[in-house]
Amino acid sequence: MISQETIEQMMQSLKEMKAAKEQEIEEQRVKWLGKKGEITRLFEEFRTVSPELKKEYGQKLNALKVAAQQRIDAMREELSQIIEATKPASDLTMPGDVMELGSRHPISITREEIISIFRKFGYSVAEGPEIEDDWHVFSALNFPPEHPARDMQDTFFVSPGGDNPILLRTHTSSVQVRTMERSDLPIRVICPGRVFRNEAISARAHCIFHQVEGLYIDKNVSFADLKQAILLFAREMFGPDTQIRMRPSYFPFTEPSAEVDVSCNICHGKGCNICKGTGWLEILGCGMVDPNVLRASGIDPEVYSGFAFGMGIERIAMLKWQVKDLRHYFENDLRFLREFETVV
Ligand code: 2NL
Repeated sequence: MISQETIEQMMQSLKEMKAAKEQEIEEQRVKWLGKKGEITRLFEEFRTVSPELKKEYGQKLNALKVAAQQRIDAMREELSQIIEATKPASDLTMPGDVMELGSRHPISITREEIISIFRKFGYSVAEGPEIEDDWHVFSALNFPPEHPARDMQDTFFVSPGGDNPILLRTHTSSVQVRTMERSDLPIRVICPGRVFRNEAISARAHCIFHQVEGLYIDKNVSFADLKQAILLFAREMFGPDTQIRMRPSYFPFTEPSAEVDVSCNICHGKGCNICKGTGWLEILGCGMVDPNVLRASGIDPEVYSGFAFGMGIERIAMLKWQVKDLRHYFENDLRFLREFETVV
């Protein structure tokens, strides 16, 4: 029968309740709070309690029910703490976590291939800052003061104004200028790196892209040396049957200057949509280093001469794999990146 005493006794035994296993806790829960549990039974009896006692018993019963639930929750918590504290540090019989390996980005693959070809020719690799000054990007490379590349529309300025504004390099030639300023002659160096131009992003242009430039300075370096170096590079890169052709061009830093095409290795000169029916693909620009450029870096153009060249890595990689849209390189879409997965 429901009474002050029974409720107090039950409260007391709830406090003393113990369980060593999850199953015992569940048994206790059923014993007290289950459909036929003791507290549930008291709630049924409560209906017969006289109205003047209902308030007092109601409160007591509710407190009992809450106490039982709390005690069961507390036992569960204690038990899980004991399990946590006593389990071994780690189960050494478990299989290891699978390490998902990434794959090399096509730009990296292409850059490393270009570098390894020029290493074989005896070039060393140089790197330099992406944030540069006007001198190393423009003035030392014979850009006239009013050249459009110096415009805000073409170049990202970090701190414009003054004699030597700070900007993001628009080509890696700045690294070659630093090499000329610092190094003993002869120089044979290639400079791979990221460059920045203030351009609208499209399938064929991006404001961030990658270049490899090369520079060779010694006594008696001639245009014939340039042509042979480029031919050997083209045959290593695009296959031993590759032909090259040179078209006259203009760069502020070279004179004479040329653009170089390689024979299309897709259609072998027959004409296809990659070479737009011409049989030729443009791969780089080059020329003999302008005497003004040598002089600006403290090299005597009466004694030394040199050639230089530059290519866009994105473009070379597009030709290599027929990538149709430059934006793929920057979007990190796994469906694109996995096309370049190699078995190690
Ligand atoms: C292109 C053309 C070129 C150079 C880069 C160079 C560097 C020095 C002196 C003279 Cl320090 N020239 N670099 C020369 C000719 C062409 O790049 O189309 N690049 C993507």
